[in-house]
Amino acid sequence: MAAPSLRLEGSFALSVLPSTSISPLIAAPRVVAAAPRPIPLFRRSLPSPISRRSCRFAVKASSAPPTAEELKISTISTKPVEGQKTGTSGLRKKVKVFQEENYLANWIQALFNSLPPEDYKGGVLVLGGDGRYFNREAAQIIIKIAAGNGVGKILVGRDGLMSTPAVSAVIRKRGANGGFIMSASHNPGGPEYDWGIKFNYSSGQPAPESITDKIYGNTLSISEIKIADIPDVDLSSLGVVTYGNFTVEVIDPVSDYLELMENVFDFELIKGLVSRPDFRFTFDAMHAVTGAYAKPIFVDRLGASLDCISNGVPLEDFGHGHPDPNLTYAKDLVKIMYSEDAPDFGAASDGDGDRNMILGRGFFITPSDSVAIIAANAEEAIPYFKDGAKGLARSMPTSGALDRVASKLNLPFFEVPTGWKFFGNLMDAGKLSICGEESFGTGSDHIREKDGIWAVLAWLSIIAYQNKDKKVGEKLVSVADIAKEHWTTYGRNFFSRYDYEECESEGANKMMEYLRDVISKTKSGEKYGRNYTLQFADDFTYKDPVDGRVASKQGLRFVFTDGSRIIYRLSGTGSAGATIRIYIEQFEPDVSKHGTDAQTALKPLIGLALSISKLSEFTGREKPTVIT
Ligand code: VG1
Ligand code: CO
Repeated sequence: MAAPSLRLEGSFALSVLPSTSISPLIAAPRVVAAAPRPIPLFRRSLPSPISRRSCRFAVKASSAPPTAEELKISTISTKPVEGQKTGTSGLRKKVKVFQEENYLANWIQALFNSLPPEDYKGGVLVLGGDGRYFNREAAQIIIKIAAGNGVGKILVGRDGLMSTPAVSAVIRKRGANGGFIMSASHNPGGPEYDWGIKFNYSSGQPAPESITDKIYGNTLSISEIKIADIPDVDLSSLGVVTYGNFTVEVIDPVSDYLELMENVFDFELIKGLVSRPDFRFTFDAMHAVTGAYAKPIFVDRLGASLDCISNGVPLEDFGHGHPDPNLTYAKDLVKIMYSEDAPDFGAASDGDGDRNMILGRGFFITPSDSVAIIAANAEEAIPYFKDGAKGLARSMPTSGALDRVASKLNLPFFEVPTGWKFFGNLMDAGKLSICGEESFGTGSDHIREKDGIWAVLAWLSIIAYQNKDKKVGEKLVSVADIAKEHWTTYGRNFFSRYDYEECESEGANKMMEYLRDVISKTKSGEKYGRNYTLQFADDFTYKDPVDGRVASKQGLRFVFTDGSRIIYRLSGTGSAGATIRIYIEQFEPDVSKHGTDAQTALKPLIGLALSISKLSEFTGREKPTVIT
């Protein structure tokens, strides 16, 4: 264990107050400069003019742990704040909102007020984040309120970093009671942009709506916050710090996750591919959390060269980028992959590392196809699935490509609402192995979150497996070959999503109401445009087959007799205005038409989607912000 240390940095200094209980920990304090006045060790925040940024101190290596009495807990009074309702994935708002007095503290306390005490008292919680602006401050607030509510231990990633899938992996591996993820995922970061918080439960899955609804209820009646009187914890290096019955352990955010990946995949197989002189790959971490994972996994463990990784340093504002791996926001990667000298394989991941985008040379794999292709090849190429998958599932708007794989492999199949939280129950019940969402989310029951790096490793495994007997110089089976082969076997589900971001909420809500009204008047057999006959239209309702819970109003669907679909939803992850998503899908069994560009193939259906909804009348928008 590291030598006991107490460190302050900045243009001031330190005078240690005598304290019998802590003195064994600070046998040899190193005084950096002279202090204007003494700083009591057990202060919650540091006195002005010393800013919190310029000052860090750590108490480590507790050889003689202090006694329980030393954890002083204060009760602060507070008032409810409106609007703390969790969306599709956690609570997301502008940073400035989270910085308002007690905004975050209220939500964290409301969460503890909502959990049964046995789920956290004396228990272990994991804490990680995507490195975005405000995470440093937030981590300290969460740690102190957790301590104030009787949590026994917090396992926190070094520098507060841990990807969403890694948090899920750590919760599961270490038998933690749950965990916090400080991230607004694919939303941009920085003082003017977004911050977010998610809570995951003991099997690593995002908290179910039954819990998040309770939290919201408690935010409306909260009156006090319990907070421990401890100093900010130094998160910059690994180690353990203990206050009474409360411990914070700073852990390596990568090692548990990497170990899991090594159990899921055949790393030697992937290494064989990555080290081929005739195979090149590139990974864009978008200056987000997978920057911390890419080097240890792809370079150090799999032997890729360091220049395979771009934007590999996590930054608080993602380098002014929008860490959403799609054709619009990951444009640097798209440009590389469509250039003349493009690598064979390209991938990117989002803010918190749970999304992925997969590209071949000049070829984009839609996420709906990606999960279908992974499912179709998993048994052969990925050791974790060597006995076959238990079942497959997708979110409702995701294309039906996966359905066809499930039916060919004779596997149980599930269609759930948008948001990863709905997959967890099926996995826990042993009904589901591989699942995905059209929104660049792919994953399996190795954890309870979607997993960006897992998807990249899954694709590398498939490519490696398909080329394992190819000698150097022979033409390799490419990403495009794998996709085309898949379409030949299963048919192609053309798919596109149109996003209209930051519309006026009023217009967007009116459009959805109008569509609900249209749906209530539809009849099966009605003609739409020249080619489409309505099978049914509805507002998707899901009944969880495990616990029987019902989730209603999960997306408006128009389903046609040839399997084509138009779906409308409002996003539940935005932080300003309303984002309208339109999902368009059409099945094409004819191989000779598989090469058509998706936008061309879907043109009539897209036109229909815009006219049915009167989108431009309601929102004034002529063009989508993002087309996938
Ligand atoms: C979006 C996606 C959804 C995904 C969610 C969280 O939600 O559509 O499929 O699960 O983001 O992803 P919405 O409600 O905006 O459509 V992440 O990577 O932002 O945690
Ligand atoms: Co994400």
